[in-house]
Amino acid sequence: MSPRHLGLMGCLLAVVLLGLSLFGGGGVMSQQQAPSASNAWVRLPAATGRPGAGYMVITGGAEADALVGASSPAAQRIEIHSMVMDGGVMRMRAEPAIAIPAGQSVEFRPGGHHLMLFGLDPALKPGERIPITLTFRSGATASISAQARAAGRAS
Ligand SMILES: [Cu+2]
Repeated sequence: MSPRHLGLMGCLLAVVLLGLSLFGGGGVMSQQQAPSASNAWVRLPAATGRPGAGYMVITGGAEADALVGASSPAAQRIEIHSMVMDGGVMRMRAEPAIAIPAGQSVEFRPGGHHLMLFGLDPALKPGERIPITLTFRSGATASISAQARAAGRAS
């Protein structure tokens, strides 16, 4: 091979190595990039006009992110709530965001973080599915199908 060819080969090798370093990091690319949600369910209100409560497990993606919004065609408005102790009493509080650390699961459950679904479709029955779209600070979204469960259910 002439020196000129060797130089060309070197250039190609450099390009390939640069590509590997940009897209590599090995397993990082095969990891899920955006947060995802599972085990979603909504506790229907005991009385029409009251809000429903939404629960699920959100698993963080490759980067730290935060849940910043939720919406559903079956609800007029969804807020993100947490429970806080206030003078010895547990109260709900609306949160602008809930942190979702990379690769970790954050559980939304009765007594903890939850979604509050206002203006819920009064025709919803236990067992039916409620589509909910979660929005994250990164701009990522996750579409989930939450199972409607009867009022009073704790899980
Ligand atoms: Cu609430």
